[in-house]
Amino acid sequence: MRWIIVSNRLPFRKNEDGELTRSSGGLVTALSGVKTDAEQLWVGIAPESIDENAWQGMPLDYQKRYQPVFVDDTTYDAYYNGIANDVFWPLFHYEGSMIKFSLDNWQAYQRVNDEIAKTIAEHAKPDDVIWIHDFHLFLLPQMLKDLGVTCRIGFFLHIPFPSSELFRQLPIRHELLQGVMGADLIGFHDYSYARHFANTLNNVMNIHADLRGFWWQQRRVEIGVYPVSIDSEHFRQEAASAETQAYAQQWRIAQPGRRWVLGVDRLDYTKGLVLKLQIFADLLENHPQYRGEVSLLQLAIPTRQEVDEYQKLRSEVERMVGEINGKYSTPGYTPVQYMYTSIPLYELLALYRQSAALLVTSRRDGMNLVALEYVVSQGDEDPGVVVLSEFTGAASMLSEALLINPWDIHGSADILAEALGLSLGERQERKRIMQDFLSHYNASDWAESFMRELLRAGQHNEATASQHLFSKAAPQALPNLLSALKSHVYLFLDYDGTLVPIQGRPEQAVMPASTRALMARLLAKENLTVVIVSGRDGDFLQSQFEGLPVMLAAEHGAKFYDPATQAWTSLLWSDVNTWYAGAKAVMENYTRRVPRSHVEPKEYAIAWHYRQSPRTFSNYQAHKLKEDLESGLTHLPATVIAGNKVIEARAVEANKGYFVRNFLTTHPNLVLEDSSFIALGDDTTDDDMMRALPEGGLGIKVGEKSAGASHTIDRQQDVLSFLQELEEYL
Ligand code: GDG
Repeated sequence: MRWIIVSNRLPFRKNEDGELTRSSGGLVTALSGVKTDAEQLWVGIAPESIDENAWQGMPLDYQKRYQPVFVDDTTYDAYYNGIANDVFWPLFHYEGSMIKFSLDNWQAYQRVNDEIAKTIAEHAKPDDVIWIHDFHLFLLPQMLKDLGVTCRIGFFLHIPFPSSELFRQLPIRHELLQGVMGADLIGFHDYSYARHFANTLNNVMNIHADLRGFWWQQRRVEIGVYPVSIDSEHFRQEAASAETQAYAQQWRIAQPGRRWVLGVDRLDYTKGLVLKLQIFADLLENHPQYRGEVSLLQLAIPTRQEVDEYQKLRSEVERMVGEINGKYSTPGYTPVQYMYTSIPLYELLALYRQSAALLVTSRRDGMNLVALEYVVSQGDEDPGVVVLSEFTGAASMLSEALLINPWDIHGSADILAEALGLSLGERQERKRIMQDFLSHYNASDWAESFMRELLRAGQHNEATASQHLFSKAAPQALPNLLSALKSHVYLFLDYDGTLVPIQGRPEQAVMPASTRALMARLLAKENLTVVIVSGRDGDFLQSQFEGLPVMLAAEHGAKFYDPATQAWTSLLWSDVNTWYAGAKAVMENYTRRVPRSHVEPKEYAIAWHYRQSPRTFSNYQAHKLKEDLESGLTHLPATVIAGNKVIEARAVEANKGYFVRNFLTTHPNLVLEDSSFIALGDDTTDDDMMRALPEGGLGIKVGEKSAGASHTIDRQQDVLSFLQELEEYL
């Protein structure tokens, strides 16, 4: 099994002397820390200054390990700067007002993703596993699926995923989500990002997703949380190396007695450098004992220097450095030492080693590897402390860091002062706990856990494909299902969208004569028991099945009609009066606002239909109605469900799953061991009955696969074919 790693750029570049060196940045640090025996091919855009000709002259091992994609400069600029950096980067870091969207750039983004997809499709073998990295490549998963690539596809996002309230600003929100949903596994650093993503699918795509995943186009897509890590052992060794120690010593000699608060950040607005300087100034102002003793050493790594905002940020940072130094400097004491450059690794590690604290003030940060590197680089004699913004992914990983809200300048300065005052014993203990954790959870563990889950996710989807009834890909699915049936079959059958097609208005959904005849033939079978389980009221169901000896469960099973006794019974014990009038008033309010929507009152439930209403407006209103009802009915014996173009409030017991469970235990002559159970339906409410079946039960879902279903049928018409096959078989 080969890993195909895909990222924006290949992870190396040519320096001024023409030598090939590893590029820097979080993604490269994380991936190059992964130790695996698996063969790897890395696909990405060729490094700057390496064109197709130059590539032919590259060392052979590079040609074997890397597959470049060549993109012209203008397209690259539009894709990388125009969309990835000017739209996704600010939006995903909660800087919504900084977005600059243009359709031309978006088309370039699509073209580059498409180019990369085609290159992968050319090289991928069926048992390869594809691991796509980051926000430059959101469209790649679905593009690969569309090109017929059958490999497992994982996607990992290295930056935060924002709240759905912010995400939905994005002009191309649907395209982005549909692109990434082509993956089998989507990974994030932190639970909050996974939660925002799941909420976004619910709110923007109207897909039911939870923290573990969702169903999409007959496939299960898993969501997972895999906090990135570093090659801890490598950093530990390098930090203790003679070269690093010697450089740290130089600093100590040059500034004897000085204690350093260290900052290491790309000069990017997300890293909160202005906040950091304000916090440090507050420390000097309000904790004067540190004046003359503690200095901030800020390493600002140049990034996107050609962009206006970044130049402005740089001027602002440098102005503030000047201001603080002007105010608090004394002979021999410079409060802020500022370096606008990147430095070799041993120098960086020496700075980690010889500082008293690391100060991270990110406004938002996917993880922040600098904090992890700082921890593993500390020695035991005089370890430093991590003061960490709670808006970083690392805040969920570094249990012994001192967390700050960097927007609270004064409060953060107090915590920084506390960090500088910690005793040696306490610092050692904090360092020990975090180093212990990071020695057992390194970059390889991160990659392995992601890959393990990706292989599992893919297997699941292969199994699902074989359970797709009436699909050409799985001709054996139906015969296998039928031949496994036991001597008696119980069929729980939904009505709208399953036995009859969905209609514009509910009263139009009458049963065609041919379906009625088919039902009559099925009901004559002695080894089959059919129960119609519907959200409809009893009168409607009775009118449709008039003259047919069929059991009816109306209002999601709250009422049950048995043709043997010709009587309806109620399965309810809670009091509908506690919530019904309130729910009705809210729904009527929405009906006034949304054209062609209407309220359907039932005995134990009340439904708001919007099938014929203006699509976008009514979808939006339906979401709001659901939320209003949910908060209004908390603590009352009612549940709110979003069905197919309907929002319904119903008594807690009015639940198809509850009905099926009750039926299984109370129906006379039912012998579990000798029977097979089938639940067939198209809606989320039908999942409840599928999940309530005894072990081995067959949940057949019409449309998208869902959690309770074991099989799927694409279209409502195929339900009738299925019932005919069942009739012939029994
Ligand atoms: C993105 C996400 C997430 C920096 N300056 C020098 C240098 N570095 C190295 C650091 C560290 C890396 O670059 C920076 O990583 P971060 O994680 O702090 O930040 P981003 O580059 O923004 O990374 C981030 C990450 O992806 C991984 O998923 O954590 O949240 O934004 O490794 O050591 N290395 C050397 N000299 C420098 O001057 N040698």
